[in-house]
Amino acid sequence: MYGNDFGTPDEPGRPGLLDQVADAERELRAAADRSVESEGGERYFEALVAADQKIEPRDWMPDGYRKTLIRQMAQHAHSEIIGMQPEANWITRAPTLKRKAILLAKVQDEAGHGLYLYAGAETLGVTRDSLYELLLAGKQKYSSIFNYPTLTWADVGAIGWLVDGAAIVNQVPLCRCSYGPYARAMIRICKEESFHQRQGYEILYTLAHGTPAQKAMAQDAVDRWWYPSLAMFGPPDTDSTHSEQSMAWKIKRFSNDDLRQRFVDMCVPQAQVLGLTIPDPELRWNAERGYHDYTHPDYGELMTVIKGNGPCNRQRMAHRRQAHEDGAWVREAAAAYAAKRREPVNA
Ligand code: FAQ
Repeated sequence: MYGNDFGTPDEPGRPGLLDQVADAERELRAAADRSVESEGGERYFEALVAADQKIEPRDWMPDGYRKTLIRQMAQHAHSEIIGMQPEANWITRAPTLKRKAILLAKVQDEAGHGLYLYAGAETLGVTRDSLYELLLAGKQKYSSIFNYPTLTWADVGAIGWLVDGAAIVNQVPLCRCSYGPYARAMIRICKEESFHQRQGYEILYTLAHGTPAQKAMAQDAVDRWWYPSLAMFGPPDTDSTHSEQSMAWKIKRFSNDDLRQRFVDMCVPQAQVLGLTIPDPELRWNAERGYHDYTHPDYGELMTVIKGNGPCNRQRMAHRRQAHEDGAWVREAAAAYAAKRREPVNA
């Protein structure tokens, strides 16, 4: 997934994340021709899931499956939309025109991801408006990570490297999710997230190889974003209420802790190439386990942030509400235009 302009953080001999996305895309196309035969209903649903084929909107599905997908896809979509705010904070202050153009494109991509996901959720029988209302009423969540402030330009790099990095580690397996529309949206999103991670990594690499003050700024950003990024994967498996059922339905393919471990193992060699230190004195390779040992994030803090009491929760929601109100005329104009186009044309 990385170019060759500096280092190559993907482990040699192991497929990179984008290779895994390409594999998932091939499987998705193959799964389009269903081989499982049945009349529909519960047994058909179970057979499709067991055969790693895709459930489509027209198929029978258990209520719980539908509800879980709506919850997760809505939370995911809201995260993409709220997630535009921390980085947008730096668009007017990007250090060069090129950096500004790249950041603008990245933030626009996040809006696009939100749209794919809202559209995917709509195939489950809910409207985008109703999901939006639930977000604005504080009844649906968005990712904890976006409640932390972006204090310096290096934070834009740290978000790209760590937050987008955590996002793709979590989302590459979702390309194999059992629900077709979600899996298809994730393939496109992961390809774009890979570029996002790359641009953040490149910002940090440039700073880390710049002046001592620039390197210190990069290190400070990594110090502040490391643990919140680990917390993005959710509570530990022992406290995760949904994992077991979601994994049985093949919505989630790996547990929160498995993905968190995968992320840590991915970041260690990348930090070495950057020349930056991961702020965890307990971080070390455990040859017996074949993984790095590491310090878990403060899950008490995660719960505080999830409940709305993180550093920026109120600011993020106030900004989102304002943007929603300010955008009302655009939605009205688009609806009026669509209605006009539906009117029969009089010859
Ligand atoms: N923040 O039982 P589990 C991005 C909630 S996109 C807030 O383990 P589950 C791109 C969870 O909802 C980032 N809430 O739950 C980008 C549940 O509450 P509920 C978003 C959290 O669903 C980059 C409760 O805790 N990605 O970054 C969090 O099985 C840069 C119990 O937890 C996705 O949404 C959290 N961190 O697993 C954009 C990926 N963790 O609903 C802009 C899809 C847990 O019962 C800039 N989602 N909760 O009230 C998932 O993979 C899963 O939903 C998990 C949570 C793994 C997040």
